[in-house]
Amino acid sequence: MDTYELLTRNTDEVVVEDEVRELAQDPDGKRVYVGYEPSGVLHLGHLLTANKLIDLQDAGMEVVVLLADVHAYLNDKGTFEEIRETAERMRAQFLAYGLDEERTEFVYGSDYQLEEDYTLDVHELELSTTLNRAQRAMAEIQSGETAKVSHVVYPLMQALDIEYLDLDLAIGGMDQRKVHMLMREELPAIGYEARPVLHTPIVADLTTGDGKMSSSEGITISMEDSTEELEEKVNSAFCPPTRDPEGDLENPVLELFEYHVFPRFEEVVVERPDEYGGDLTYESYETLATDLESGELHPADAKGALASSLDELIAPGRDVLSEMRA
Ligand code: NAL
Repeated sequence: MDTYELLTRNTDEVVVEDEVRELAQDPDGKRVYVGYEPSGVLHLGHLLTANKLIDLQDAGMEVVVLLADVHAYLNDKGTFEEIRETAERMRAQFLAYGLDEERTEFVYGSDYQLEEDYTLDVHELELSTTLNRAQRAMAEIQSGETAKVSHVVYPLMQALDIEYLDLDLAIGGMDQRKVHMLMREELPAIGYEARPVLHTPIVADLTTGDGKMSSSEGITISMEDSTEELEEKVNSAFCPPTRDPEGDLENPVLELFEYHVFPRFEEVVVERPDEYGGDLTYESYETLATDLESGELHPADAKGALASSLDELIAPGRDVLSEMRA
């Protein structure tokens, strides 16, 4: 696979292509970041960006994971102490999931976001950014209905972090795109350089194929799920025999194969009794999706293989979590 393709596979948006192509010429030692508000347990949304980070490490890049404790605080996610504890647990889960410990740097926002230089730069961004712009950037991130002053400081800090962490590339889910667009415009306004960004897709809700999968609404899969819970959730998933259900719906079972399973496994074996044709082995998402559409692969069999692949992916993180609680 060529380097540009490895960097950009399974993304919904590349901002902008020329800059990422240039990065693909010489990715060795370049720094990419992703940031997360610490939250108790990793779910598939986090893991989707983590898969992208693993691709980038494979291309030779250094990964920086920002445990965005100050951001979580500004977004009303708990007391500062609670958030710090959660961040520590989150770090352990990322490593268990397969990020390369040697080439992953974990940074707390509070390590540098409370310094004088940083604070003065935040104030400069407050002066150059309209209130309206900052509020719009937060539409998909803000917790609660009422916008607080903290919610408009938040995206300015996220933009500034890209400068302070000395990054060559930023990664985030599609829900982060308006913050990144603000970064592209506002960093140059205060004399810093904008950076390229990759946006990963938001996987549809498992049972309906609609909207986004998140821990707050609908059913998601988390690192805490037991093998049995995972099987139950996957079995109840929406899985029409097509990759493009009508309207805005998605096929979440196929999405999970595409974004979570095939990037991490060389092949997927669907076990079937001999009287139903015997086992099927897939080496690519394409062939599996084609067989589901043609009827060669039954949704129930696809779900069985999906549940066991996901189980294998989250098992190390599940073990780390239970050790930390013991
Ligand atoms: C991600 C978040 C917060 C701050 C960041 C700073 C730099 C890079 C990434 C960052 C969290 C993200 C969320 N906004 O919604 O989880």
